[in-house]
Amino acid sequence: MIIKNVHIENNPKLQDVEIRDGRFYRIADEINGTGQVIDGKGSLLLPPFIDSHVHLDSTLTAGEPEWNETGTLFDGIRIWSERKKSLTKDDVKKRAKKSIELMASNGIQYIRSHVDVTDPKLTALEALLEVREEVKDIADLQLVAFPQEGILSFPHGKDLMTTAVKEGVDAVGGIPHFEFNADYGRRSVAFLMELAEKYDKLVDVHCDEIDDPNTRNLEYLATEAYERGMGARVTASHTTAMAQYNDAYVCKLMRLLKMSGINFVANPLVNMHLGGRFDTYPKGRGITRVKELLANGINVSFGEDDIQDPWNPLGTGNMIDVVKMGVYACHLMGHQQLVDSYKLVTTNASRTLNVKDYGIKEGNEANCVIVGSSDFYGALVGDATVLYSIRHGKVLVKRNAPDVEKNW
Ligand code: 17E
Ligand code: FE2
Repeated sequence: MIIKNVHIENNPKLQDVEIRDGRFYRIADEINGTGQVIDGKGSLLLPPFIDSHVHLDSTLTAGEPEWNETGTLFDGIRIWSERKKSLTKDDVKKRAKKSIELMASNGIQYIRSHVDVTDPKLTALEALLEVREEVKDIADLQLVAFPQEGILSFPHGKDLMTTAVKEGVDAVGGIPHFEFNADYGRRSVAFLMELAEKYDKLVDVHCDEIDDPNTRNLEYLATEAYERGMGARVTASHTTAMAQYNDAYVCKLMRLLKMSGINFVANPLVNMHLGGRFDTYPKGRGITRVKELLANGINVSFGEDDIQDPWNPLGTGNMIDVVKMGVYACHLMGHQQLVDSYKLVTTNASRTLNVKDYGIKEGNEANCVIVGSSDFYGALVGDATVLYSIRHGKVLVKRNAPDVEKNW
């Protein structure tokens, strides 16, 4: 296959890309040959989109058994805990696959999903382990054992986490800010890090997703990651309390965060609305310090978190929507910041997920998307869509640019 006339990752120069045997074979100013030719017509060629944080067990359950009218994280957890009682394997598989198909149609080829393991039957886990295999042709799915109702604060929480790890999740999760007390929070972090190290798993913790400036689990997670030398394999998700910490504390914390080498995932769509719900005015905005983390050379990616569930009644499975909210909310509106913002849902996310062989380079797996604009700034301004998603050298998605008839 030859892809002609594309701007690779905002490169002003038009180039051609040749794919052979499912890998990028050659990138050059002009390549001609036989076989399938896709004319990019001056569009943008990017590595595939990555959703580095989503919950596919709760996806598409918005309104079941009730809508989240307060918009708090805690009402979301309460409503999900009710819905969880009626889960069946078939129900989870159907909804998860529907969302994955939606995501794939928008150029997402890599997904990290949390799966709630605070369920004595582990129904969602069994379902998503099967889904991970069944969707391989359209997306790489990583699963995180996520203890929604706590590890030490839920009956047999430690055993459920250990079972999930033995059954084959990719990463170990946690929720220290939701444990009954600060001591349990710290001990849950120590437990999950120990478990991950023992079984050689990645780590992705829902860490300090609360508007409480006194929450301090992030420093424990970073210390554990640093001392165990696991930083590159560890992710702190949400960390919205960082928006409430005082600057003197953040200055001291930032040194440790850099030393630890951990990754961060912010979820702008969801945390912009879950955050600040207990404030009158001034109202906290519920999003972590993305700009400062990036300025300190720390890896940050964006996730969508939810597609139509108790935490987000909206959510469309499209990472461009996530970037749009994120650049506004995080004050990343400088021109070059906008041009580069695709990295938050591509390259940076690939680092978070520890994806190998990712990116448009000769020799790598031929996974990429063609977006209908010459650069990513244009894609944001013009509401550009994914025209092609190419995976393992084959066309997975093809979409024609919208054809609007204008009668003036
Ligand atoms: N669970 C949680 O603790 N936090 C979230 N943002 C979601 C689920 C979506
Ligand atoms: Fe989450």
